[in-house]
Amino acid sequence: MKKVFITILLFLLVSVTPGFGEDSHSEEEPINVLLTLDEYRFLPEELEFESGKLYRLTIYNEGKMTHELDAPDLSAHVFTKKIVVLDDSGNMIAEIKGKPREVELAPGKSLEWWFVPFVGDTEEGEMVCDIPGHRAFGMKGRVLIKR
Ligand SMILES: [Cu+2]
Repeated sequence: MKKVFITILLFLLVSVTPGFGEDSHSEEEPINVLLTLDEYRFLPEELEFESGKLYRLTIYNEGKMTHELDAPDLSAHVFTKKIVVLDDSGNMIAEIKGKPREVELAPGKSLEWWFVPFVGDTEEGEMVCDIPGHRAFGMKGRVLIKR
């Protein structure tokens, strides 16, 4: 009986203590950023993030073709909490954990990339769509991560 009580008490402690457990970040409200992909551009053309904050970057392909977000400096300088693939109503289809290198999205589709940037110093890099021809048509932009 005493063991059960202690177990329950420990469980309660862990579940109410911030910073405990894997999902501790989920209570934190993310900063929402929308990136739209289209023929042949990123909107906005520049993304800016701040180290240590939780972001929900929604990537939406508004175009009629498949597009990519290839932003190696962003991938390298964030801790990815999860990637949520959404259906047309905004419901979750899949949740992916781990580091993405590039994201390719079918027309009309969207996903959420949840991450926390971490940089020692301000980092600046580019984002491009690596589908042949798209970058040359102007599908590129900048990513800035501030300390
Ligand atoms: Cu493209």
